[in-house]
Amino acid sequence: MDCLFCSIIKGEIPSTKVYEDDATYAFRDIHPMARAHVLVVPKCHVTSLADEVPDEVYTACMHTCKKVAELEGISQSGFRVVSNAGPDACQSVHHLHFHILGGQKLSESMA
Ligand code: DGP
Repeated sequence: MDCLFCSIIKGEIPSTKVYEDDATYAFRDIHPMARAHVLVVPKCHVTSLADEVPDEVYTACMHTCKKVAELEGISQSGFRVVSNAGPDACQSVHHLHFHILGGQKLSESMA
């Protein structure tokens, strides 16, 4: 299966790592939409939140989102977690991912 984020996780495509553990990988978004913009992905392939997401995968991702916010120094200033699922959300990479956005005042609109 050809999946961009699976290739990034395997190191076949370079990325700027922010954090990694057994279940998740976090790296800088190639097109940052905020001063801090990190993607958190599970190492196993899951398409989106609309897919069957095992509880332990979901929990691991949420822990890593929190960890990334701490590492980026945006825990207290505030951050947003966004996961696009499906065409109406304009999901462009079909491997579950969470955008961690912060480091500046974000817009009040949806994302
Ligand atoms: P989404 O639209 O929610 O599917 O977001 C996919 C994000 O992935 C988008 O913000 C850009 C990012 N992205 C796409 N290709 C690459 C890549 O090769 N490297 C990195 N670091 N990010 C990528």
